Amino acid sequence: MSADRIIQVERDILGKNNKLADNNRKRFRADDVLAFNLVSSPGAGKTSLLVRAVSDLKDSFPIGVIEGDQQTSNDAERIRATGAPAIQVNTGKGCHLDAAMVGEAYERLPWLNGGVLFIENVGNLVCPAAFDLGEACKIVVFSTTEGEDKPLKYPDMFAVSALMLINKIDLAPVLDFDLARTIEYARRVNPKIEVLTVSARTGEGLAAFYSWIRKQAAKMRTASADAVPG
Ligand SMILES: Nc1nc2c(ncn2[C@@H]2O[C@H](COP(=O)(O)OP(=O)(O)O)[C@@H](O)[C@H]2O)c(=O)[nH]1
Ligand SMILES: [Mg+2]
Ligand SMILES: [Zn+2]
Repeated sequence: MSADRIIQVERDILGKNNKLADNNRKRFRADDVLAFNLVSSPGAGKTSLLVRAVSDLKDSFPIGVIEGDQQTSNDAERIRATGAPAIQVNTGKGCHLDAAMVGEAYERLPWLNGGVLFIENVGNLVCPAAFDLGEACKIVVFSTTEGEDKPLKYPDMFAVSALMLINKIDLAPVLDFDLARTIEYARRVNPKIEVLTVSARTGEGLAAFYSWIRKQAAKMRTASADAVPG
């Protein structure tokens, strides 16, 4: 295939995805559901953070989880063990979730009216950046074991995320992890990115993450109240 043809095919795929993502976004809004798309490299701790968050928040509002992995339903089982509903999507050869997959999985969840949908994307710091799933925003989970320079090496993901959760902060002392440098690199790519340090192991920083979620919910509700005519 010529380079022009490849670019055209990519445009068609992303154009179709964007339409389906808009449909998802309308459905989430109609159900008053706040959706987050969690992205990271494999093993950064997305599922561990979600297990904690779902356990801590599920008595406050409805929560559902869509889990993306190439194979296995391990992560959906980890979420279900908390008592919250989770749908596993296996992408097979695919390396990211797309809006069609999320739309279908959302249909299979119970009604989350007034609640939160967490979408755990396939562990991959590259192409999930390009695929809108209809989420309110992307949250990039970056862990202290990955090396401070990853925001510079994989800038797209940090550029499109609203929040960077720096996980495994409990390991920072053993790793000589340079927090200030990591934040500086992330803000070089995305000056507006918000940053929270957390540990899914010890629970450090999770209260601040939950406040952030509540703040997003309040923002979404103010925005939709403004959008209602009259
Ligand atoms: N020390 C430490 N280990 C963690 C933390 N969060 C996750 N892990 C470990 O990191 C590994 C990958 O976690 P997982 O949640 O499966 O990552 P995912 O691939 O992003 O979903 C597991 O062995 C977790 O126990 C953390 O905050 N601190
Ligand atoms: Mg996982
Ligand atoms: Zn991909």
